[in-house]
Amino acid sequence: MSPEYIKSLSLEDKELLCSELRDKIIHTVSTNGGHLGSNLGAVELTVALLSVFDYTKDKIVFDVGHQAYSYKLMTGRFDRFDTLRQKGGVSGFPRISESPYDAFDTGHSSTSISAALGMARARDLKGEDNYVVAIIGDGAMTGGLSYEALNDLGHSRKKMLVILNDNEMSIDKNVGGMSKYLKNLRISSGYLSAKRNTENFLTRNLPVIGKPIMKMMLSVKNFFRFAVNKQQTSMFEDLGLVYYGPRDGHDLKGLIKHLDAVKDIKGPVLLHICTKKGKGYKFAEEEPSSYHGVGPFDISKGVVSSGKLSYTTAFAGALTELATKNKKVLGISAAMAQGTGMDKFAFKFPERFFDCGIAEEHAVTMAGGLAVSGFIPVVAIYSSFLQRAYDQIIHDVCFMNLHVVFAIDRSGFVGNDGHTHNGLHDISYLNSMPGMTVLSPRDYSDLKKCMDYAINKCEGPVAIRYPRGSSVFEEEGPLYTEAEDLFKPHVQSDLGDEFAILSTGFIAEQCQDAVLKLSELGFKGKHINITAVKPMPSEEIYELTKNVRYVFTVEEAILSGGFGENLMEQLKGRDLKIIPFGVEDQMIRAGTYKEQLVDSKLDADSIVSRIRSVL
Ligand SMILES: Cc1ncc(C[n+]2csc(CCOP(=O)(O)OP(=O)(O)O)c2C)c(N)n1
Repeated sequence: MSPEYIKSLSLEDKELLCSELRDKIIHTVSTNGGHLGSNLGAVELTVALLSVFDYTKDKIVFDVGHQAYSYKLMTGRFDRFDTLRQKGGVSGFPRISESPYDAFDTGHSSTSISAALGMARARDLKGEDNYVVAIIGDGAMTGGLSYEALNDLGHSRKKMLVILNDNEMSIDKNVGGMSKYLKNLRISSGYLSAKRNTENFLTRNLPVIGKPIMKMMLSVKNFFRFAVNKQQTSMFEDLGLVYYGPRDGHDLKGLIKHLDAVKDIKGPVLLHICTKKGKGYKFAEEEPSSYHGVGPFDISKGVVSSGKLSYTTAFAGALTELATKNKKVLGISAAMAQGTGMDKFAFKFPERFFDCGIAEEHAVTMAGGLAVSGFIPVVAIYSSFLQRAYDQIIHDVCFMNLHVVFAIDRSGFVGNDGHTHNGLHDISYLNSMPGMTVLSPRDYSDLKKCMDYAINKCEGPVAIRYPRGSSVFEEEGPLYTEAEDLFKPHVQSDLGDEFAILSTGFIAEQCQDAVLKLSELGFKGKHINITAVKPMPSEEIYELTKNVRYVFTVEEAILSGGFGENLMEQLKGRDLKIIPFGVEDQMIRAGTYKEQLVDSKLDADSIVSRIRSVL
């Protein structure tokens, strides 16, 4: 749809467009899976934005990016939308490589205001005149980065619009003081309704002259604020932005009018709108947390949980069991209680659980504070989001050798969310941290054993990485036997001395398959699984492999600084040929988990052919 076409539509047609977009989103997500609730809540906002701004020139910057489906549908991707989140298809997030109209790549939270301010500064340096709009949710506003950006933006006085899309939800119910503050803004009528009445009066009674007067009043923030109400100011105004709102984010006509009114204000403006997550699909409106991100489902029945055991539920079960016995154990989540399984812990021990909001840095440093005070905090964060807290783990935990347990969910490939959500860097960055123990369990019982070690035996920082989804070993019976020591190599198959595959963690599944397939082809080797990535049992590994021709290390993580490279370093000078397999210096984009393994040549068949070609 061209910008001109969108602008030429009547209000009725635009309303019809909203329902067409909703239908398309619901049908596509019900087939492909995806982010439903946030997208349904942002339909009117997107139609209003594209009615007022020109997406071919202006920069529309989404936060997290999990609400950009309508935008994608209206900016040239309608025909391909049934490929959403599939390999080679339309990404579930804005991607500058996918469309010139996607302003910035997203996936992680709270980046939009910073990125948009960069664009506004660049625009002014280049002498251009496009608009820059950042759209941020109230959940993303719990992330520290958004405050750093607001602080800079208010001071910069750059012309830029921030739209705060407030649905009172993060993935779960939003938490923290900011969320309370926004609630107060929503209900404090004096200042806001006074503003609204003035505006209504001006635009209704003086349609021609009223609009510029309104703009002038909004741009002279202090004058307006004190003229209308001396007591109430919003924190955004104190930071240097013009605050405008809250407005109904599903009132298309009103939204277009408000956007039109604020777009020419000279400095930074924040437009606060209220929306409903899941708007237009009954099940999603009723249970917004469950419909934030979903797999394929039947539209008439809604999402039905598979009830299958997963690494996440295995972690939650182990944690709750261990915490029942050890009262020092506390649980911390960064706005992902349900996703990490921490909700089970929170349900059982509400006073021992803390949800910090989308604030991974704060969560880690706060865990340091709890640990230095004698508690054992378990911080459950997805691997890719924990990247945010790199410095906090080193500076606020490792340097003091504090006993903090990092439960790192979604390690390795995550499938259709794509490269921004893959957890491929954890081994590498944790390996370099002083005093950090790094464990990579291969199945549920191994994970449980790691949890017991981390909570009851370890005295310093310890990280346990485990993947999304379920273990195949569940059906086939765990590989782990009670007698095994976590810090010793675990021989899974010993069929000969031609080669040895050394796997770490859950990629053991592919390696076990590969060693059996190679044996059928006449290549007899071993498969040894290593849970302890750091400290690594390198001497024991050497003893087990010194007679084999080649050692292949396999990890579902980037090669650089990883398990294989570390082993090579530790066994440097020994007569052992080590060939590391892992993810090269590349981004593994969206696809199924299996496709991502194939793309990085880490599936069993690729491992077989790579080993065959070496042998
Ligand atoms: C750094 C980081 N931590 C956690 C997440 C997981 N996450 C994705 S969306 C989301 C909630 C966002 O809430 P909000 O900004 O209000 O948007 P809404 O979905 O309500 O529209 C969270 C916690 C993330 N994307 N990035």
